[in-house]
Amino acid sequence: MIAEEEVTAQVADLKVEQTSTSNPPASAGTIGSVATDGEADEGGEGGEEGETAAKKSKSKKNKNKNKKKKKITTIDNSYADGKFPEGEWMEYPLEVNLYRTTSEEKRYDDRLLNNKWEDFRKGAEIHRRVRHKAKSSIKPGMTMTEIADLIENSTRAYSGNVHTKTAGIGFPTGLSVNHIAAHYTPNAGDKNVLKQEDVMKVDIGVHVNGCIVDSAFTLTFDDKYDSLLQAVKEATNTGIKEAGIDVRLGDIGGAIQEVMESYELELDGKTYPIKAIRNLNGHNIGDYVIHGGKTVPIVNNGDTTKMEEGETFAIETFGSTGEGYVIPQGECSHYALAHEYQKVPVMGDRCQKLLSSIESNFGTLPWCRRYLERAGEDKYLLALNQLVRQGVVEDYPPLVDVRGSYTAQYEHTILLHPHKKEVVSRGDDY
Ligand code: HZT
Ligand code: MN
Ligand code: MN
Repeated sequence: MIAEEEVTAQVADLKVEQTSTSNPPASAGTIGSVATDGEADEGGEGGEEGETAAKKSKSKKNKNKNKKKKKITTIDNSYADGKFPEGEWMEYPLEVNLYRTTSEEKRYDDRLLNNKWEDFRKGAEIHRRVRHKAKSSIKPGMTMTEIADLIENSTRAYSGNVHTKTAGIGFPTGLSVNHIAAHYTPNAGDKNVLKQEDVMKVDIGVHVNGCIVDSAFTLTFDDKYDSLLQAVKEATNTGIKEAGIDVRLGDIGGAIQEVMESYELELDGKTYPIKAIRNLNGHNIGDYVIHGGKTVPIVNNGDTTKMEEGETFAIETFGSTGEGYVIPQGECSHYALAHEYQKVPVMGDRCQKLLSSIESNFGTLPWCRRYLERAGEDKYLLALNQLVRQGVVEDYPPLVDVRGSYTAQYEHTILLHPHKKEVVSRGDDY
């Protein structure tokens, strides 16, 4: 199904600098500090069974040429007992919730949700390893396509190269640069190159059985942006601290905005106030659903909706030197089936064929054009645009602030256990 040249390219992508000492993955203190294993499968297409003789001989050839590579092995090989590291535990902020911390009943309730928590923890450990590799290998001069392939092949490999709906990529890799705040990933043929002065939001999604870990950081190669990044990192951590059962969403937004807007950025002798991007939000996460219907504002919008026991949230904040307001603009890459897509009648043969391919490959998980092509679709664009117009597929175009502005993002996934909250995606990096 996949051309030999492509396989070679993917194998080459996974090559890393030869190192004599092992390079442990990123981990948060006690979280996930396990050395990488020895050799196992590589990333890219297919699992062990699907590995072709051609690919095996290519791998050997590479070895013989002494281009040593650290092979990425499924994360299961590091945790034989299936117990993945827990995230950062935090107590709930409200006085009325003090009883939860010690309640035997609440601890019992938590066990009923344990399968879900385990899947999130596995996804989070994959996320920490993927982003560690991303942070150490992304360099100016790389194309956006090379960067996306590097991250996504790493996610696939750590997830064991299983079916897309079982585990792996939770949504398209966001690689939004400068005034583009979110939802940019390269489409096929994108020739854009990352530059030294760029401010890139790296938004990575990893899912295990539909439990999606949604976490993002901002990558720069010049320390002149440091106060922007610090503002957004602190704003996100404030949102995480304020979050909890029975907390009003608008109150979280108010706390985030206050911290974010206490910062400014001086660039080339001009001082910019840092604004929270008021029409971007965090959100709850459902099974195979990246946004479950609740939004977590990053300004106080007066929303009195409360967070509830057992819910999972992506806490994300965006800061900007521009307007602090984004509009949809540019070629779309991100898509997902609409929430009630089954209620919409689908017109046309080509549309129905594309829809069933989307359903079998991604279900309700978001995807991008590159993933459709990888699944063997071609000349699909007309049908795709029709599905969007019919309301079956939702498009998520790039979200941009004013030209010349710089935007940054930090994001974590948190789990609202009955007794405590867990910042499951926390690492020693952010
Ligand atoms: C939509 C499509 C995707 C969810 C937030 C987000 C990246 O802006 C309610 C609040 C991936 C994610 C999403 F392909 N979006 N987090 N990480 N994007 S959102 C949203 O559409 S809906 C925020
Ligand atoms: Mn995200
Ligand atoms: Mn998100």
